[in-house]
Amino acid sequence: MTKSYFHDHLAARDPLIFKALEDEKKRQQGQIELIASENSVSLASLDALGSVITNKTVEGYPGKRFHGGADFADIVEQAAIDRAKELFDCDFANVQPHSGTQANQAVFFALLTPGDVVLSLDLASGGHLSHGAKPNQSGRWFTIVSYGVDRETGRIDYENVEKLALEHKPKLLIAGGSSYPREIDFVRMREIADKVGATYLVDMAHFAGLVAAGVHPSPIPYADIVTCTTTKTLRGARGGLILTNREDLFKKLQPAVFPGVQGSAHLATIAGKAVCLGEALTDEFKAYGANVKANAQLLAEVLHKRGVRIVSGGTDTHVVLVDVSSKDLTGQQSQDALTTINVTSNKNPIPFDSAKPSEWKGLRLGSSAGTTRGFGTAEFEIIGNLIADIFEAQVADEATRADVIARSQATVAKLCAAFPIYA
Ligand code: DSN
Repeated sequence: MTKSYFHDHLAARDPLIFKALEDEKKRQQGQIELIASENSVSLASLDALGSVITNKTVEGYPGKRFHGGADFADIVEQAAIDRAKELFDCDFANVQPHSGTQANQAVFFALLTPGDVVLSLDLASGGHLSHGAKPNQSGRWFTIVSYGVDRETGRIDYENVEKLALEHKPKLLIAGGSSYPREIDFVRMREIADKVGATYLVDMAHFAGLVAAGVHPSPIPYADIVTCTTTKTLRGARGGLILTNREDLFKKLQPAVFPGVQGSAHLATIAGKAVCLGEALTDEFKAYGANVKANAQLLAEVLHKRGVRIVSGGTDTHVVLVDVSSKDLTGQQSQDALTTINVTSNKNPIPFDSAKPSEWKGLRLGSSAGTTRGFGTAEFEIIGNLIADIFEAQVADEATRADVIARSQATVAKLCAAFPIYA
């Protein structure tokens, strides 16, 4: 092996990839991130993610591996397990799922056989692809019955969930998703699951960090199984977790993850997960969670005052789901308009929306990344007004629009410079 293999950094060895990664860092530094599923990991997490443990192959679980040389891998994975259990106050944790979707896939694999009935929140009401969307394996192989939200309130219609459960007798009842901005009544869902003998899964991918910070109710005491990602409000390495208090289910979930739906563990990612779970156990993280929630509520309030309709009238989480048709825009148009001023967001369906992404009326915003950067309510008030300004500028004359864009870009640049990341 040439000496350079172990000595050259990326810049020297692969300039194309180095430049793309540097440009991505600059993009993140110079824009306001409002995609609700994104965040900025700590430098310590980045160290773990880029460490030599990526070289290590392990199958199985700590203490019971198929490959030798796993002593340090065991320390890393056991720390992630212990921290997840402590953070969420639960008895069992699997930290190997490569993503939230694979965590859910493992739950399906452990509990269901193809054709079984699953009752879950529909995508437009805030559900998730892996809960039974047609193009996902869950939607192809299982019989999916969807519940939605009340047309007036935008909140889950629990009467309807119960009616559907009694009618279809699901084997698995799922709560949680990707864009439902409100707290879920975990107790009510438990009662519904019990009435029909369903296993009750809560996917807390989006709000896990808020649960960890103690600013959102925990589903752990009520659900049979809880899945989440470590990426979003938990602001850590990109991956999934499975948590439960039920030993009988855990015994099925362990082989469902490996060798059921995954191969060897991604140890660098697991090290990254361990780091973020450790960070989430601190008082600093509790303050972070409270700020995420306060910032999202402030953002929703500002937009509402500026005449933008907020789905469900507000938020209990980091997610603010906006009906941009209230400003005569589609989700795509509003996302593109924000991109011009270096604010990043994503178009999203809203309840009862069209199935065609090009016609979606929604824009999903989130406060978790901005809050990590240090933005408080004063900054989110500015951001809310920037968003409303740019929406209104879309229907203004060209000169006015150009003026709003130039002023907004300058404000975004100033905010980013005042709250630097990875400086
Ligand atoms: N579920 C997708 C989202 O919420 O954006 C990815 O995690």
